Formats: sequence, structure tokens, C-alpha cells
Amino acid sequence: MKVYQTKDIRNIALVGGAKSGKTTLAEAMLFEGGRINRRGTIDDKNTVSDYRPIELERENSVLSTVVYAEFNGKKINIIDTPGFDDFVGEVIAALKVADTAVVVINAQNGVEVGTEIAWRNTSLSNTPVIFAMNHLEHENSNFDETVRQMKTQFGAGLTVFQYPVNAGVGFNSVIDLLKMKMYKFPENGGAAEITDIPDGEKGNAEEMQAALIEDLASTDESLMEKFFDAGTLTEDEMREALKVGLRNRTLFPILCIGSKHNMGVKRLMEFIFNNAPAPDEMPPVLTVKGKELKCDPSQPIAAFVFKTSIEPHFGEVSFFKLYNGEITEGTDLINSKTGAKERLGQLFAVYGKNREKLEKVVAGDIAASVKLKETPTNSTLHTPKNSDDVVAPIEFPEPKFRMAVKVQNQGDDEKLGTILSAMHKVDQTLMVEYSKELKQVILGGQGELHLNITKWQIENIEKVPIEFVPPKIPYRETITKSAKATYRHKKQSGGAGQFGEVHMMIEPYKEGMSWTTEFPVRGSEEHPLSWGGKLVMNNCIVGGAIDARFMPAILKGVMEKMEEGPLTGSYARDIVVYIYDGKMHPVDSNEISFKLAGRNAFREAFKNAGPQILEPIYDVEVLVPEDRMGDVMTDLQGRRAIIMGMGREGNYQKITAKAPLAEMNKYATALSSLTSGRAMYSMKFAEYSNVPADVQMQLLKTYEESQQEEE
Ligand SMILES: Nc1nc2c(ncn2[C@@H]2O[C@H](COP(=O)(O)OP(=O)(O)OP(=O)(O)O)[C@@H](O)[C@H]2O)c(=O)[nH]1
Ligand SMILES: [Mg+2]
Repeated sequence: MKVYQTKDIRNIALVGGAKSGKTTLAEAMLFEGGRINRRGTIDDKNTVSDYRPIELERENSVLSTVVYAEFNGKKINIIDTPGFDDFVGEVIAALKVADTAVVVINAQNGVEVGTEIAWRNTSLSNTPVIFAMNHLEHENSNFDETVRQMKTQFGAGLTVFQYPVNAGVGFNSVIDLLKMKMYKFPENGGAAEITDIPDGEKGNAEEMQAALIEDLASTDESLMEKFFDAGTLTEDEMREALKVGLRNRTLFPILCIGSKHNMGVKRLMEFIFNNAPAPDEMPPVLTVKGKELKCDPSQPIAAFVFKTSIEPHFGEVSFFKLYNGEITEGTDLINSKTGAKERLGQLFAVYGKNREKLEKVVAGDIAASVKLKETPTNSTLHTPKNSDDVVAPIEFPEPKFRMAVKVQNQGDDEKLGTILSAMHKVDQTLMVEYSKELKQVILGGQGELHLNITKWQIENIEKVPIEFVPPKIPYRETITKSAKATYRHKKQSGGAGQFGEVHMMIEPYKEGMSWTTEFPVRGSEEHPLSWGGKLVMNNCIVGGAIDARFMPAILKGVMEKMEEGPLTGSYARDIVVYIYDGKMHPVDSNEISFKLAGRNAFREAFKNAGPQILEPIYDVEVLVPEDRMGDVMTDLQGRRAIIMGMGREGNYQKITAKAPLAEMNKYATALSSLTSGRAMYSMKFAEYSNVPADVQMQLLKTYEESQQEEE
């Protein structure tokens, strides 16, 4: 395949609401670019982009697909992303490497939740946007109303570059305000007949073009002056203003397409090549150390892996964008994460599950390599000369929805582990955690749909039947006051006996505290706990009441109870233990005796020290349309959340709150039904805090019952 230079490459992401027609548009672009000679459809389940079994089953995209097409000697890399919000990680990754986003809109539905989310993500990634109005041949399509909604939601920079002459059934013509021509498409799409604007449409077109020119002029002050002087702009001035406005995100053109019937797709591609930024016209990408990578082929190689896919026929595929340099087949590079050497044995241009070999990739291009040893998504591959050129990673959203997963057939555990780790490689928003503490495998995802789709794949593709159960909550136990206990372990059964007696006081641990003056502390050991918090062991033994060699055994006994707390078997934390007295037997005392005495003294003292269960609290952030604010607040309060703040953010109200994890199970689903899917939220672990008394009672009761069942 031909080698494409930076200026001849365009990288676009197709984003937008679910079912707006992105995959169908990608198919039409592949057709127009000569990559395929017949357009597949979603109904016939034969598009290039939706090819995975789960996508064919559901008839929507689940993972992003990278494809490319050639057009007038240039190359367009297209990343078709899924529209459902549960797959937003794919959109974020695509926007990291795309230089332009095409936001596809269904003109029947107007601005949808998915459109808003796509828009918001393009703002966060600072990606130029072209809007493509689709589904124009529907009876209920409404171009003007949709444009009005878009301008209200997304701002004044949105500008109509094309409008449909006859939207609705029989739609086949658009007026192009840049060319001032009418494009009339044949019934089955394809090459348009380009004619003068009919007389009846001229007045309207001129009025619309005047508005367009004014919008273009207002992207730049000097242009605005020229516009006031001359009353218009020259064609060159218009083009330049369009390019600059797109790149700076001050101008967002609206074009018309009919992706199902391949109308306007060629013109959209032409528009992209003429006006959208080439990779080196975008602001430089920053490395983690703040250095700028300017998409320069003469610089040392910096290739950023933004996507990993596992294909039945050729294994693991790593998709990368080349931010600097040129790569030829067989190049040895270094992985920024591990320092390991990777050989890019083969390079490919990919379209869905098909691929074509490449000899060389030039800065700015997107390509793939296969069978890399250990280069997961978010790695940068570089040369020994430029180890600092590490691209800042894609920030995937934290999981919002958790389920514990159980295999139905004993013995499938290991298999499930392998499957899940492969799925995580491909989808970085699918988190897998083997919780030793909860004795559960916890799956975290972006929503119920996300996890249900994961389940479908495990069961139908991998043939491992599984079950979802509610995830347990990682509670903690601690104490609120000091207490003492004495325990004597004594066993006399024939031969050698066992004897150990421990006198212990415990009190709550706080950072920077000073020890009690009740006993002189002769030695203090601080043990940070892997599950958070601390245990301090203070040795206050005087006169050799307990030999120093038994101290580690006492610690071991205490630690056993810290690992399986006396209240509910959860981890205990933040406790100071004073061993202030005890007794030994000249013959019968040994380590096991002191371990048992230590453990039981600790358990007794704990019960009298105002024991308290702690629960994980999360910082929750919800973006909600104003009219649903009240419902969302009421619901949050019902979940024992504490509202920390409220404020406007764009078209949303932002609520920040602290909420217990125990109450947030299935929140994604509840919020979606409260707001008809119009809200967004994220949550992150914040701290542990006391559970209320009634919740503690309930937890104790449940634990007791579960213990009895086990007995
Ligand atoms: N009538 C009509 N149908 C369309 C048009 N574009 C797409 N469709 C249909 O709309 C449905 C959804 O199209 P897709 O291309 O899968 O939409 P998508 O945006 O990729 O969907 P997700 O990947 O799920 O977000 C399919 O049945 C398409 O055939 C259009 O312009 N007109
Ligand atoms: Mg799709």
C-alpha cells in the first residue's frame, strides 16, 4: 500500500447518539473510498464496522472499530464508536487520537442524550467538530428544529453549511452554502448531480449564506473588519476562516447526509479533506513531562497504543497513533511502561477484521501491529533516544456499576480468570478485581448494559456459564474507646501442657497521638495494614512477666483477629494494643499458647471498646438537567448521601455528594430511569466512615445469622 505523508492524512472519530447512523456512515465512507464495492447494512448484519458476534446479535456497536479509506490520493482513518453511554470509554479513547470528530445526529430525534454526551467529550478532548445531520428522509425529520436545539445546547458557533431542500419522504437534495450549488442524489445514493440553485430556493440560500459568512467573519477580528468594509468575504477568506474556526473550536459546521442511502457522504469526505486539520495542524500533543510532540516525521519515534483488539484469526492487535517519526516493518522499540523491547514485526492498515500490509507509517497516521509481547493500551513505544516521550494516557472513567461474578460449574474459575483478563485488555473500562477480603470476583463497568453484554460474551462465545450476585461491601471494624481484657490460655492433657496469660489494653489509634501514661511503653511497633489504617503494638511488660520471645506470637494472635474482625469478620483497623502484664509457666509456656491468649484477649477487649463498623464512602458527582434536579437530590438523600455542593456546569446542574457504597448498588440504572437517561455521573472512593447505629445492628444480625448457618 502507498505510504501516506502527514498532510495527506485525516483522522476522524464518528461519535453521537445511539443508532444515529455512525456505522452506516462508516460503511458509506468505505464504499466511497473504494475499500468495499458493496455497502453492507445493519439489518443484513454485514457492515465492515459492526462485525463482532455481540454487535450482530444486538444490531449496535459495542466496541470502536478502526477502518480507513482512500480518497483522491489521500487517506482517511475512521474510528466508528458505539453510541450507548455504557461504552463511553471507546469514545474517549477515539477522541484522544482523532483530529476531528464527526457528530452524527438523527434529524428525527433532534439533540439526544447521546449527542450531548458526545459533545461534552469533544469539549473535554478539545477536538474540532463537524455535525452530520442524518435520517433526513424520515417523515418526522425536522432539520430546522434540530438546528435550533443544537444551537441552544452547544452555542452560537454552530453554523449551517448545507440544508436539505426536501427533507422528509423523498429527500434527495441539499443546498451547499460554501459552493452555492444544489446537490441532487440518485434514488440509491452515490454521485450527486450538481446544479445551480433553483430560482425558488435562491432567496433562501442567499440569506443562509449571508448568515454563514457572518459566522465565519466573527471567528476573527480582522476578518470582521473586512466583512464590515466589503459586506462579504472572498472565497479564500471564507476557507481560511473555516479552517481556523474548526481547529480552534469556534466554528462547528453542520452538514447533511443520508448515510443509509449514501447521500452527501462523498461531499462530507471532501469537506473533511479540504477543511479539517491534518494531524500536524492540530495543537501538539503533550507528554507526561509536558513536552510537545509536534507530529514531525523527522523526530524519533513516539507511537501511542490507544486500542487493543483480539481477533480470532490473528490474535492480539495493537492500534497506535504515531505522534512523531516514521516506522518501518521490523523496527525495534521500547515500551514506556516496562522498559521491555518490542519488535513491530509487521505493520497493518486495518478495516474491521480485514487488514492490508504496510511498509512504512509516517507521523500522524494510525496503524496496527500484531502479537506485541507486552504492550497494553496506553503504552507509548519509543526509541532508546527519546525515553521521555511518553504520551499522557487516556483517562478511562472509573467503574460505576459492580457485580460479583460466580461460575456455575465448579472448576471453571481459572478459565473465567483468563477470559476476564483478555476482556479487560480490549475494554479498559471493564475492571476485574479478585477480592481476597470479600472472597468474590468483582466486575466493574459503566452500567448494567455493559455488564450484561460482558456476561453474554462469556456465556455465548466462551461457553462458560456464570451468575451475577450482588457484590459484598468491604466494611471495616474499629473501636471508639479504650478497654482492658485478661486472658489465660491453659491446657493440661497428658504430656506437655500449654500455658500463656496476657493482660492487654486497647485504644483507638489516631495519627500523631501520644501513648497512655498508665503504663510505661518500653517498645513500640507500628504496623501499617494492607487494607488501610494501622495497628500499633506497645510492649509495657515490666519485670519479665512475659518473655520478649513470646511477643511476636501475641502479635500474630492479635493480627489474626484484625484480619477477621470480632464484629462481622471484616478487617479491623486503627488500634493501639498495650501488653502490660501476663504470666508464664516455666515448662508449659510456648508460642501457640501466647498466640491464643493474645487473640482471645484482643477479642474480649474489642467487644468492650465501643466497637464500630466503618463503611466505604464515595465521592459522587452527578450532572443532571435542571428539571430533574429535585428528583435526583431526593433519591440521593434516600441513599444516605450528604450533598456537598451544587452548581451550574454548561447545560447541567452539577451535584457533588458523599455517599456510602452500600447504597449505590445499581445507581447507574436508577439514575437513568429517574432522568430518562439524561444524567451522567461518576464516583470515586473517598474514605471510611462510621455506619449509623441502626445499620450496625442490622449488619451484626446478618453476620450472626450467616455464622449460625455455617455451623
Ligand atoms: N432511514 C434511515 N435509516 C438509517 C440512516 N442511517 C442509519 N439508519 C439505520 O439506523 C439504524 C442504526 O444505524 P447504525 O449505523 O447502526 O447507527 P449507529 O450510530 O452506528 O448505532 P450505535 O453504534 O448503536 O450507536 C440501522 O438500522 C440503520 O440502517 C438514515 O440515514 N436513514
Ligand atoms: Mg454503530
